[in-house]
Amino acid sequence: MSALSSRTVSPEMWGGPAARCAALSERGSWFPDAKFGMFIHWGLYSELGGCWQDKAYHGIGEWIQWRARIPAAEYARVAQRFHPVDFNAREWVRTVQDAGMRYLVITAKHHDGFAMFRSAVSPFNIVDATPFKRDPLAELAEACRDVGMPLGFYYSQTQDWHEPDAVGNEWDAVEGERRFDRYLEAKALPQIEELLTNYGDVAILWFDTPGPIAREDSLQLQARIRQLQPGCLINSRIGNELGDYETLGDQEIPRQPHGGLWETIDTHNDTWGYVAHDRNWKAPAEILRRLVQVAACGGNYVLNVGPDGRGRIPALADRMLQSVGTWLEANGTALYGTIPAVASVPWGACTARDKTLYAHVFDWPRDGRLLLPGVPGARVRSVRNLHDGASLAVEQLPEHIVVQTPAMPPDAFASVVVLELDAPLVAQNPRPSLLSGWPLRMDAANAERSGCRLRKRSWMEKFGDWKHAECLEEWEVPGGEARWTFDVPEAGAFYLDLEYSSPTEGDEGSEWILRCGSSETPFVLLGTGESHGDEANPRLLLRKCRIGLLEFTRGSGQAVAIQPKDAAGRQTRLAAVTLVPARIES
Ligand code: JFZ
Repeated sequence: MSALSSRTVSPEMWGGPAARCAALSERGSWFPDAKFGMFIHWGLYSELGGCWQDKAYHGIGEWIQWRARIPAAEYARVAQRFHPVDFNAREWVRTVQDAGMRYLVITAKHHDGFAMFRSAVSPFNIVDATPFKRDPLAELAEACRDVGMPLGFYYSQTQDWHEPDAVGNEWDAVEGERRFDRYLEAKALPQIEELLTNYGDVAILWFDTPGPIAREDSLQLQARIRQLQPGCLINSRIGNELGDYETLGDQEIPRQPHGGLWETIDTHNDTWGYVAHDRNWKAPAEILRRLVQVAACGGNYVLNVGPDGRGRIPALADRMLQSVGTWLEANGTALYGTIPAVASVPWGACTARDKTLYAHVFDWPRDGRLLLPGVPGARVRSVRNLHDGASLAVEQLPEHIVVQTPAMPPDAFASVVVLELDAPLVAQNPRPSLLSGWPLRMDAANAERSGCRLRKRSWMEKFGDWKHAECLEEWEVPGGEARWTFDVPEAGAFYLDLEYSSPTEGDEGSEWILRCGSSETPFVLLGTGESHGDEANPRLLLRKCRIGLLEFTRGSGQAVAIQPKDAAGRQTRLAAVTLVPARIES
């Protein structure tokens, strides 16, 4: 129970290393095809909008009680003025549909302990404690049912800052010992029972921050859900690896296909709950790029919306979601119900269904040539733009495909190029292709490595704004090596850039060796200084460093490798190498 006792938040409390969950059969058969969902964080904190006693808090707004150390009794008084008269369940569900989203998950109870539904278990709920007196979850459940929209409930099972027996509130004085079992029996389990009894079919019970929850407690939650609604999916944050599907770390977008059933959850700005002063919105093109990247890796993308204290979805967010929906209306066939196709491509991402390959092109080629890695075992029959159906000329070479593209992209956000094959895509080439004219980024996780360790680092930028990077660390000297292998369909010159962080002090830095083909080149990595922030989860300051120019001839299975040459390199954290095209001949 000590996970939240200091002012730092441990990664365990926030979900820890993600559990790998096995794919399901009947339960949640809708889930893998849905691809896009809406998350709604809405509660008493929405009324505060990121401000407490005239101080603006930056970062995630739903944690304001914790950050401002607001006593539970004082926070509870916010309910007296929480009166979301503009809430309209049907409008919200319409917004979800218009955005092209296929399911909805809403906070039934967040860490503040306030139930956004009618509850006989605790009077700290929207019906009994506010002038509003309505049950928004009942209204939403009805609106969802009418249009066949799967609805999930978020329930904070471990943290409840209103309850002295639950985890999280370390600022209110508590008499006697904390007994988590008492909270579980008296509040969490019975409220979950209410959610599974009073609102029709619940598609997902979405748990969070399992923290110190014991295996038998997670098991008990799971058993109760199975008994009441066997068709309800449970996410991995129930804890103890008992979820039906995996929720990745917040805002984590994989770069490579990832097995099992999973979702990436993302904020639209830098908060889940409404913050009036947060203007850092993701524009539609960025939302679409993240959505398509997640789908192209085999997951669902769940984008959050934080309505305000009156129950209004911020107008700008609403407009941008409509743009996203307009794109999906025209291009959704390239997304819903698709599976991952070829590994990462520099201009966007690829999805596939049966014998069709969809290339989602976010960065339209300027030279009229769209390059795709090869599709082993299949012939390209025809290529067309999804936008206008215009057919495009194509050349299938042994290692790659060249599509001739018009000068202007047909779509302002992302243009989908459709390739019809004569056979379903089966064997995927596991190796990336170095496509001429495009940078190729290769991560630490994709390196063949020896004498070093792959470690995942997570840290917060603004409060609650988590970033993640996998790095190669703890280099052995001599013996440490990281190697990346790729295909080179067309000869070309490329810069090699390294992204790293290194606490070495002094001007000397550390010396390394770069191997490429038969060449061996020494180079230096300057120290970047220590990383900053909280000691347990230091904020990584990654630096990009250009090592030099390399020339590649055509051919598959080529490699670059690096090795530390002296002991000063041991502490280096290497995140990625990128090959950046350079033009030599005029
Ligand atoms: C949790 C909550 O604390 C937060 O308020 C919000 O509801 C979010 C969706 O979930 O925060 C987390 C949980 C897990 C990670 C990061 C933030 N994680 O695993 O990286």
